[in-house]
Amino acid sequence: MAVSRRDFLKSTAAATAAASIGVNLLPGMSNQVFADSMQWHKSVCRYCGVGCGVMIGEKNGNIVSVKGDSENTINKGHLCVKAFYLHKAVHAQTRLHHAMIKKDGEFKKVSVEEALEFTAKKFNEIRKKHGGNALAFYGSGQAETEETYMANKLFKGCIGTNNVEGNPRLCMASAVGGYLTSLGADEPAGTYEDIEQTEMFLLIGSNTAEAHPIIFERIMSHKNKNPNVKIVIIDPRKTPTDQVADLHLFPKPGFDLPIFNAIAHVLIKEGYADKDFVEKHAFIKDNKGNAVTFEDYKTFLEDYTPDKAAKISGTPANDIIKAARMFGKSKTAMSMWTMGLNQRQRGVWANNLVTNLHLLTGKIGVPGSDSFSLTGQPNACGGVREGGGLCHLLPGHHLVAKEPHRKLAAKIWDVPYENIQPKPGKHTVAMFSALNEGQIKGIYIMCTNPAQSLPNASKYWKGLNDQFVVVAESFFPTMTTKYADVVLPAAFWTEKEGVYGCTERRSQYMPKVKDAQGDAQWDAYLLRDLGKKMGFEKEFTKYETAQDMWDEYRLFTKGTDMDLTGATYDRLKNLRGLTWPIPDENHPGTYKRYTKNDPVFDNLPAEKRAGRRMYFYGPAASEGKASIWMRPHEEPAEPTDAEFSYAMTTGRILEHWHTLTMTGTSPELVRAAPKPYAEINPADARKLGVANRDMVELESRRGKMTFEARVIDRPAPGTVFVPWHWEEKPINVLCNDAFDPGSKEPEYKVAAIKVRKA
Ligand SMILES: Nc1nc2c(c(=O)[nH]1)N[C@H]1C(S)=C(S)[C@@H](COP(=O)(O)OP(=O)(O)OC[C@H]3O[C@@H](n4cnc5c(=O)[nH]c(N)nc54)[C@H](O)[C@@H]3O)O[C@H]1N2
Ligand SMILES: Nc1nc2c(c(=O)[nH]1)N[C@H]1C(S)=C(S)[C@@H](COP(=O)(O)OP(=O)(O)OC[C@H]3O[C@@H](n4cnc5c(=O)[nH]c(N)nc54)[C@H](O)[C@@H]3O)O[C@H]1N2
Ligand code: SF4
Ligand SMILES: [Mo]
Repeated sequence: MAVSRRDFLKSTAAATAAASIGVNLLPGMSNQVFADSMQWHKSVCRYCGVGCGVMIGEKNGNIVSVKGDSENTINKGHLCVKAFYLHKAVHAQTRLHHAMIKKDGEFKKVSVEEALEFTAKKFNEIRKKHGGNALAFYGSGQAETEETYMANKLFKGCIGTNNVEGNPRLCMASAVGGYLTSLGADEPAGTYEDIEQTEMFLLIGSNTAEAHPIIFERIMSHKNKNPNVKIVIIDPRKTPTDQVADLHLFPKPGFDLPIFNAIAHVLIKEGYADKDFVEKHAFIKDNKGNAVTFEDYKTFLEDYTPDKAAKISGTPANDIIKAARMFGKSKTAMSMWTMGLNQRQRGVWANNLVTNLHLLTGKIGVPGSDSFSLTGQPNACGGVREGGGLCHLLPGHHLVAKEPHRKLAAKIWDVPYENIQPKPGKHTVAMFSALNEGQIKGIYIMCTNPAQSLPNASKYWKGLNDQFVVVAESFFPTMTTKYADVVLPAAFWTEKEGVYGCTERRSQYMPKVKDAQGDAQWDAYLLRDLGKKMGFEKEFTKYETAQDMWDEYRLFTKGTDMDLTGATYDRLKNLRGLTWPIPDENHPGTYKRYTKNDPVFDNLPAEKRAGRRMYFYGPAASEGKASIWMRPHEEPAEPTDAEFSYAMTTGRILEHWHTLTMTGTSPELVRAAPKPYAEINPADARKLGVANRDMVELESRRGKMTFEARVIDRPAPGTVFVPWHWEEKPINVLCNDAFDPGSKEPEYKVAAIKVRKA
């Protein structure tokens, strides 16, 4: 068989190996060499929201290697350590190869067909007896857009329930709420391109070095080349991100809101506000949303002097002033934040207060300036925020509450209009509470492990235990599969094609490069076939390929602020992604929204744009204006007190991903971070009489657990940090499930605890 030149070029590994021993391979020279050679396939990293491009090294249907894609603009060939070991997860012993149904407390192996039929029967029984709202879907920011799309159609369009949620509620909901209320539409105005053009970074509640390593690398290399670039961190904990910091503000967990107001106070007082920009581009709003004057805002901020903010937050006033001056003096500034800001009872307010600083100084809509939320999961933006995988949304930034949006969905999905409920379904915490209380009687869980990841976790095990639970998983066992009545084996990354959309509004295509293992099937097909078996044959027969789903999904986005019309599979297969809006197939994608060269902005009537450099055209903005919000200080739901005197915060470490089902399969990563621990400041350790590696007992109002103490100058005194990755110490049992009244995102970042030597 002749080998085409393309195949020849693709077999880089063989070519390189041959070159190194001086053999000059020519097309057709040796079939054997090609049969054994590795093929590289362009794809996207499975892990975080940075969205790095990877090359998957595949040999005879096995994934043998992963390397960075040097042509990808995000990471230019670089990868972080988790990604390098992704191939081990693909071939892990713990991969789930077959379906199972629990009978008399024991899992019995069955065919996928039988498992789906059983599920369809049970779901239909529940639906008939208790109505569609007794069913629910709980998905993931790690699922592909096509997968979430199928779930949305099945549950919202066919079954007729808006009980469709996903783990981005635990993660990005406050950022969504922040963008909607501040800028009028979800997702950032800028892209990663701003990193290399900025004079200042404000990193808030983001351990960028460990959680978004490639972004951190870009920040670091920009700073190395431009030592005058300033980096300010606001975080109750020192992290490896501090390597590059000029200044670090340490608020008590949950007490940083006044710092942002105090920064605004200083910016105005010292003449850094851009009043002209504010006048043309923003409303100033009181906490209820009424428009007020700039003078009112100034008066409000009088109450937030650096001294007062210092008293509340525990951060020295001088540091707050220094941070404000750096922000004011820099011609451009980029704020980046993650869970330290979002996972809070006032996560939306916190987001508003950060974006305020940009609106107040006009540091937005120009290269190097943006209020830029970092996304956690690889497709939280693409699949769930854009794809509409939450209980109030429909695909393409549409809302269940809006009649024209429901009509559009009914038309595209070819389902009766009345099927789509106008009332939002239950948000995540409410969904799992309803499972506890028996209002929800059947749930389909896909690509997430809520038994471990929910806050106050043990409270929600009851509902998982009592109700009919279906879990689609690629690995087994997990904490959630324990509670499953049916387990469906899901094809994993590399075994399915689809699209991931990352932080910077970029949609990227991932190819299928090998067959799924055992009986495993693509999640989107499992959902489609479940739909057919539930009686929605007509509604689901048309989806034969991933492209069928993607093409239909794009119809939802046509003419919206997140237009994906130009993002065809054909283009995505060849390009390293496209950033929306992309209104047609010749459009190159949009770097900055709301300003010149954004196609939506450029198409506005001239009178709207007149005299303005930005127009906030999002559906939640009026008159094209953004909003500066007067948000007061509010304490976290559970401040420390005399009895529970330490603030516990939880988060991540470099080597591991969430519940360890994937990174736990790589001996290299496990060796680097083998077991659970709690970080305690040396001053606290002395007080408690605890030495490094002693066992300590942590007790919150919800439970207690012992951990090995890591005595280290990372958390500020009074704060204890616990990484939440390990199933054997499910720290989430201790976390608070209080949530933001606006975004419904839980306050993982603050719980009051007692600490004692065990
Ligand atoms: N290695 C690795 N990377 C990941 C992930 C992973 O599991 N492992 N997960 C991905 C996902 S889904 C997400 S959401 C992101 C999360 O990324 P990050 O949010 O950066 O990570 P976390 O460790 O959860 O929390 C970040 C910081 O918030 C700080 N913090 C706590 N309370 C407060 C507060 O009150 N105010 C302020 N200002 N800061 C506070 C903590 O001290 C911590 O350093 O990471 C993504 N990347
Ligand atoms: N204490 C504490 N808890 C937290 C947080 C915190 O900061 N502190 N952060 C919260 C945040 S930000 C997030 S995003 C959540 C994440 O919480 P989870 O989503 O529950 O955590 P993961 O371990 O990522 O779960 C993904 C699951 O999907 C499975 N899987 C992988 N690939 C596939 C696939 O292709 N198909 C299917 N069907 N399954 C697959 C994996 O094996 C794994 O079990 O946790 C939240 N929980
Ligand atoms: S930074 Fe995120 S996307 Fe990039 S290689 Fe690491 S885990 Fe993957
Ligand atoms: Mo997340």
